Amino acid sequence: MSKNLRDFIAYLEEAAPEHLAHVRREVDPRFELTAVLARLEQEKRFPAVIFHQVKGSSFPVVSNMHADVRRLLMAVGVEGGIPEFLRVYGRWEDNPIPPRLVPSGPVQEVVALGEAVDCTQLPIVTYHERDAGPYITLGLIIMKDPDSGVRNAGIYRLMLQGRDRFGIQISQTAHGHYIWQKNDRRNRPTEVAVVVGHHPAFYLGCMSFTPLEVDEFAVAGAVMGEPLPLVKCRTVDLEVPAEAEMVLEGIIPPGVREKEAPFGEYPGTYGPMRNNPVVIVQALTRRHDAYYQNCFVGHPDNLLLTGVVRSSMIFRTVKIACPTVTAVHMPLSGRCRFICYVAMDKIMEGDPKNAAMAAFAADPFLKFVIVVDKDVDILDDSQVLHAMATRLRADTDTFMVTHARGSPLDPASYDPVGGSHIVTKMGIDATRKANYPEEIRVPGTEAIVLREYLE
Ligand SMILES: Cc1cc2nc3c(=O)[nH]c(=O)nc-3n(C[C@H](O)[C@H](O)[C@H](O)COP(=O)(O)O)c2cc1C
Ligand SMILES: [Mn+2]
Repeated sequence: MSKNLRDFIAYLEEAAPEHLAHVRREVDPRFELTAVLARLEQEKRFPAVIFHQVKGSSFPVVSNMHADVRRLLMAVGVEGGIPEFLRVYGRWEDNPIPPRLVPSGPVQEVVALGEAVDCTQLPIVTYHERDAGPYITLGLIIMKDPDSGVRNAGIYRLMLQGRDRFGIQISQTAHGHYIWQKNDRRNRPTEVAVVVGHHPAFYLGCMSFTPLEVDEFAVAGAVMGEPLPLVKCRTVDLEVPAEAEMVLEGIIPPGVREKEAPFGEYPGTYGPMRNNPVVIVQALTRRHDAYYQNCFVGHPDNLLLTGVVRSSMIFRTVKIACPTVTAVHMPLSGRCRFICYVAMDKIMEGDPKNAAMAAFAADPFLKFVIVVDKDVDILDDSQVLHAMATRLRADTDTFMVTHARGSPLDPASYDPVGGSHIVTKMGIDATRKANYPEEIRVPGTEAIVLREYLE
């Protein structure tokens, strides 16, 4: 059988029970569920959590699945840590495995059509104090390009507005936006399928920074190590993973815009209200004992899922510009979006700045690229700060690009309330320069066996 969410949960239960927590007492989907997750985060604990009883719904909620890098590595079978993950992920992106169509699958064990669809029965969570309503946050939305027929997949938040209706926010930078716009301008509906609940390897593959022509499901297949089995949807001309927990089928009608958000977003601030399109749901298919899965947006569950994947593409681009780059890392302290650390084996002055420029070209959301020598452990923020403190001349070793395109959710953009994309970027060369004084070290440290000295 192919990989799915419930098998991964069973695997954690068996092999890594510290990665799984169960909440059996009833929780309110409005703030109480996320308060439990936020409290765990305050205590620096990041298990996946299954909430078995959520008020007003009969479905259990799986949350926080992607909040710990070690769990993500477990899910894709990588043992060496983040640098090894990036190397392997790059190979998966280069060798996609196309999905395969199967006649039936558990995701359609139960089918509700038309009037029988009631999304208010789902345990859709309200996350943060000023959110405009309950949101589906781990719905992977499938569409097809009306001209090429190529499939696209991306996660876009969905605000519950009624039994069969959601507001949707598709960033202008997402492929999904181009596809929806093509249809909207021709006054045609866009068919969508929303996939909820799957193995972490599936989401990690689908989040790949592919060109528009590449099917994310083929990258997911490579990450999962097997062709992704798909079934045909019941009411739209799309295919969805046979092993998912549930799927909403529907359309984005042309020309319709409604108020959507505020919503607590990944930078840790609210995204502003906008006039956005809506999704009308016409079918809900699911496993008979389906889990509902969500993502704790604005927290590591959300940040890591896209962060580790974005680094893969940055690493690739930066290595083309500067072959001596040894590693890149998007630290959680930079929301896995705004800051990138680059380590390099510098042979030539100037190269660190070129590496920083390449990173900016690769990922528009980046604001600070900090380049260090290869002996600096870029998984450790304090080592990078140490390099900046001791090796950086701010006047000559930095450069700025003002009024460049960044994230529309950047709280430090020139117009955060208006959702401006316009930000300033800074490249920082914190490598050692000529005549750098010799660094202190104690001879013989490595040879010391402490138990021969300590009582
Ligand atoms: C939990 C989570 C929530 C996200 N929410 C949104 C969203 O509401 N709108 C959006 O445009 N992108 C969102 N993203 C980012 C996109 O899913 C991501 O950029 C994706 O690669 C876009 O795919 P596309 O370019 O093929 O459309 C989210 C990502 C994650 C992991
Ligand atoms: Mn895409």
